[in-house]
Amino acid sequence: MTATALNYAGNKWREWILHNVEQSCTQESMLKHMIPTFTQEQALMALSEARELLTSPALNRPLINVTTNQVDLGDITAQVVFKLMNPHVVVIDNVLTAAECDLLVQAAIAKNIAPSTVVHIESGESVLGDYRTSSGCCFSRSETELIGNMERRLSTLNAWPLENGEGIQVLQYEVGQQYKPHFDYFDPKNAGSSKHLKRGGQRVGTFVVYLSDVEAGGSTSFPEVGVDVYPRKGSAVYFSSVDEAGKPCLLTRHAGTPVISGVKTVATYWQRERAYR
Ligand SMILES: O=C(O)CCC(=O)C(=O)O
Repeated sequence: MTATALNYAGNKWREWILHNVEQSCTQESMLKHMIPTFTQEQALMALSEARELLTSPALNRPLINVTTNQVDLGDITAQVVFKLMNPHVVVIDNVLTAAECDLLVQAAIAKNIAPSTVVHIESGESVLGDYRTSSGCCFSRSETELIGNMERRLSTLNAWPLENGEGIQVLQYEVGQQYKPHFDYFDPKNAGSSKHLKRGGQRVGTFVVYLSDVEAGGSTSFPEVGVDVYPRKGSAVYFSSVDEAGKPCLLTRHAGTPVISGVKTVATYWQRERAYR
């Protein structure tokens, strides 16, 4: 859908309308604020578009449609080097330059890297878990120009809306550290998933961007399908956590295997079914 009325008065209004519709504000109270910037007809149309946008189920999953091996991302040309169809896993080189990787690592260190957490399956809270031993930090969406640019490149690669993206996380693994096999989707059977699913729906896409080379170990491993992707500075592995029907895909169980030598630094970018606010 094009959401023309919703876009009519620019980003601030768009955010305002989506936020208020999401908070279940009454139509009457919203119309009072929107007119005279909008005509009554435009305002009603924008509200209806916002409702549709916020409730629409995933029409499909984000796929990297490989039609050419090199992908022009405007300011950089990325290169597709591997694709698996089921689960949908794609490896792409040159998503970031080496200098951009270094800048992102410096920004993460300046922000304060702390032990990584996992989502508790019952409470949904972020807790420390012995199956994820890396450290990391989270950025908000477009927090810096570089992060905004990276989000733009990644969302261009799989043609998924920027507003469906979570903030980027930078993770660092020292020797022996790892993220044991897990899923990125929120399992609807777990009580703790509901509060996460309310905000933007299911996690449907994951990019892991490698910000460093690693001497030994530290692959992103997909044990169900026997695939290991090894870190290469500036490259990324992408996978969609859902199948064609939009249902969680069991084949996407994956891990960050233990680093044997060196330090592995990655940036993860998760994408939701719908706008993530
Ligand atoms: O570190 C990796 O290679 C994988 C990271 C990962 O699985 C995640 O952050 O969900």
